[in-house]
Amino acid sequence: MSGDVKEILKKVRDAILEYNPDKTVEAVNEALKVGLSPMKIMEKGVTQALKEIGKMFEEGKVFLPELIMAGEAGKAALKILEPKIKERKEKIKSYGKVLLATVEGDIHDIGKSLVGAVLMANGFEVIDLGADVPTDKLIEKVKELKPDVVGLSALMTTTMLNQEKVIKKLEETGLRGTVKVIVGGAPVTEEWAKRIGADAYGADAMDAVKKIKELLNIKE
Ligand code: B1M
Repeated sequence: MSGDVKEILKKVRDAILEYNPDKTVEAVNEALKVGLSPMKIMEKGVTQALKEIGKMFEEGKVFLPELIMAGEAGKAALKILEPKIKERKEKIKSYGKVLLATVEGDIHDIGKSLVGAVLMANGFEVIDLGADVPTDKLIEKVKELKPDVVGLSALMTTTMLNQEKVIKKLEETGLRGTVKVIVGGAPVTEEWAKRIGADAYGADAMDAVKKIKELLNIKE
């Protein structure tokens, strides 16, 4: 990666680490102007900075206000990058319908939204139910919208349990066989996905697309 590309991506990271949404928007637009891909700006700029802040929060070096402000700066970046990620690969036909949600009790939605944007850019129809989605509402939407895949995001060890709750509810309502379930989010692992009976685990947005294509036997 050339020096000035590194410099521009550092500008994006620094703006988030300064919890400054306006400066973040400026840096993201500058990175887009020099031709950096929206995914690269997201991964090497935004996600990296948010991971750093997460670590500092864990180590007690920053606290909730910083987490909130970092989230706001991250969302400001995503607001610009998400449509660009979606428009990157316009596909007429849709490979399938994916229902996305962050589970009940969890309001983290940056990662889920990024997964949704990349899925759209890869030719999927995505219905994003947002964050903190009650399990019963999710089941209702599966009945109503008949998706091929249900994607569940959870960012906390406490809320991961609601991924298991959704799968159990799909079984109880006889819907389990009608959908494939993929789970993801920072604390989620392959082992967790297997343990709760999910069909797949997505480590990041690109992995989520790859796994969903495998689940739906899409050879492309
Ligand atoms: Co909070 N938060 N947060 N937080 N926050 C974390 C998750 C935490 C890890 C920070 C820490 O302590 N290190 C920690 C959870 C600890 C744990 O349980 N393991 C934590 C905590 C504790 C909290 C609060 C409880 C703080 C408090 O109030 N005391 C609170 C919880 C509120 C709630 O949910 N009820 C809280 C609140 C928040 C904000 C709302 C302020 C804000 C979120 C803003 C928003 O989302 N709109 C926030 C933020 C920003 C973070 C960190 C710093 C960054 C998360 C993020 O957006 N990363 C986070 C630290 C961390 O994760 N290391 C932290 C960028 C994003 C692109 O990555 O979401 O991992 P990620 O998504 C990736 C992959 O996970 C994967 O692909 C994505 C793209 O590559 N993926 C999927 C995600 N979903 C997927 C779904 C799939 C497939 C792949 O299939 C469907």
